[in-house]
Amino acid sequence: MNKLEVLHFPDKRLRKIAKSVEKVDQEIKDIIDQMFFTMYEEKGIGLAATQVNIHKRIIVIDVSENKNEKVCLINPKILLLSEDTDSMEEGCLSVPGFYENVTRPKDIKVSTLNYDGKEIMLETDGLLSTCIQHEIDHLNGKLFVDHISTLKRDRIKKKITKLKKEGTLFSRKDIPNYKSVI
Ligand code: GNR
Ligand code: NI
Repeated sequence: MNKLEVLHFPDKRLRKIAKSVEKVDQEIKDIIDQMFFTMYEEKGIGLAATQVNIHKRIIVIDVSENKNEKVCLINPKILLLSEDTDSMEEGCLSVPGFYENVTRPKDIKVSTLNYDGKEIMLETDGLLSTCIQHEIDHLNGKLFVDHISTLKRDRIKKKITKLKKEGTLFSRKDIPNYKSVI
């Protein structure tokens, strides 16, 4: 299986708007399989196609403890965002090593195509809700650092740029005993 390369903030390609998938054919399923492989290898709980430079509306998620509950969303549409909010410390494979609190709507209702190309509805809260919103943001060219202050975002941008130059920007899989969730 092929591991895909994850783009890092402030790469401009993370700002592209992903296009809808027209048909869930074998090519799309191959992309999804490679995205799950990449997500598990990198110890993420979610991955959007945008992050691997594929600008299609595809998301993979697994928020389970045993990493055995694959959730795949194709062309997800948010039908409902609750007034109630929830705050959670977020991280991102495209912003390695940085974590900040983000406040988002607590409950969501989403309609999406699944791996079989069938339309399904998801109603959820908690980590899965946060993760789905984080991933849909990616498809719209948005990152969790856009939800925090400009000052914090610019600091993170500077630090990542410096680490990249030095060649010392590490991904999670290189951190021993990295805990998978968050
Ligand atoms: O691995 C990830 N953890 C995480 C924690 C809190 C909220 C969202 C996430 S998603 C992130 C993986 C990632 O970058 N997905 O785009
Ligand atoms: Ni992310």
